[in-house]
Amino acid sequence: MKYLVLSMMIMSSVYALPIKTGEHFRTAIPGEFIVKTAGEKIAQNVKRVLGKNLYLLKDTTQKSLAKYKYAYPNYQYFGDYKDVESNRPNDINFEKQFHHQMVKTTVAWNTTSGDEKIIVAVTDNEFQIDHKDLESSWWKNQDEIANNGIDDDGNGYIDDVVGWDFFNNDNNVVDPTQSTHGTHVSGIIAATANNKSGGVGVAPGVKVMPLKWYGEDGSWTSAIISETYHYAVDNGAKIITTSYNVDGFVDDQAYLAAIKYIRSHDVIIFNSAGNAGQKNPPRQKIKELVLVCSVKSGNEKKQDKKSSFSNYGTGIDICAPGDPVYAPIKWSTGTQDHYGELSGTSMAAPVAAAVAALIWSAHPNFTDEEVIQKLYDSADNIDKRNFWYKKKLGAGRVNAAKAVL
Ligand SMILES: [Ca+2]
Ligand SMILES: [Ca+2]
Ligand SMILES: [Ca+2]
Repeated sequence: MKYLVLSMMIMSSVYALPIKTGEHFRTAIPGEFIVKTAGEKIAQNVKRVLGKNLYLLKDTTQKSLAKYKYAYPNYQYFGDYKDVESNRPNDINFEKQFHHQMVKTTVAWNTTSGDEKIIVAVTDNEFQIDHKDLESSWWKNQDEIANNGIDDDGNGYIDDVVGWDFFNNDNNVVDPTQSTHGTHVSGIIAATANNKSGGVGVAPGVKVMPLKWYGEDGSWTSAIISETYHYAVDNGAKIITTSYNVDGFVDDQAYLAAIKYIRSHDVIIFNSAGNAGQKNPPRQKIKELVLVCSVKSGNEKKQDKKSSFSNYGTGIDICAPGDPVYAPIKWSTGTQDHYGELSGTSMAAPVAAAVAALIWSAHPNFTDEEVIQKLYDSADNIDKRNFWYKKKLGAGRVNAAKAVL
């Protein structure tokens, strides 16, 4: 398992849901204005009388307002507290997913919880396709007919309806022999909301393209990596997230060419920063990658502190909660809804990738560069909690609520 991330720890502690107040987001209600008159009565377009000479108007245009003493837009405000109440999905273990409160997903979901047209490719070791919280989250190749032995869409892959196994060169991405990793990463991105099961993805509306590339023998090749990335781009992924150690690839020309292929097709690639607790590891030289550092998420007093295992340095781009994250895990027998906590930059990378997917869902006309810039600009500064790591944690910790505005 040389290249698999180093540490993934199953955690068991349960913490109370932290509800924070004080930060608000607003949106102007179309056509509604609060107007004050000099005493004249208004008959038309009154939605409600608010007081003496004070009216709430509906179906009104800005132009018609000049005659009043004043006229102001009617904003709808969303605060954290109200939002956690109103947007809390019914998934039974939502409170175990500390990262939702940290990155304010429930507020972001007022704008979007993800567009199914935004496809996020996950390159990993196994995918529990029939996991209850993921079975409707996968990207499906609509142009391919299942199990007819024919490459219907002519993309070079026979019966590739739900991803591909590039190690074994077949269409089965399920692998009972591997430790759970790809299922968890996929669930962090897009686990189903409001199905009364487990938790919820950061962007439950988007689709995950499951690409298995890590071999049962613990090896993989430049060819497999190159092929996997080309498949993702050529079959419609907008975002790719890789939670593997790529330090050994910095002089691998096939890998570097594949990364350049990704970026030249306006596709964004995220990669975990790595779990060696190391400053400026080799992968930070690869400028095309959005490298994601992990911050603590479980204990409220320690939230946003760099995870001790996380690499850091001047090449880090962004941080996300990854220590721990509760999400779906592979199941072997019996029930289809296994979940658990794992910790690692492997978990932080998909949180950041999913926030980028939310940005793209909210702003479908953005270029890849604009999505990346928005991700950085909307991040929260976490320097105060990381005195020794100033300027070594990228743009800060992702904030989904600000990112989608
Ligand atoms: Ca095909
Ligand atoms: Ca077929
Ligand atoms: Ca769920």
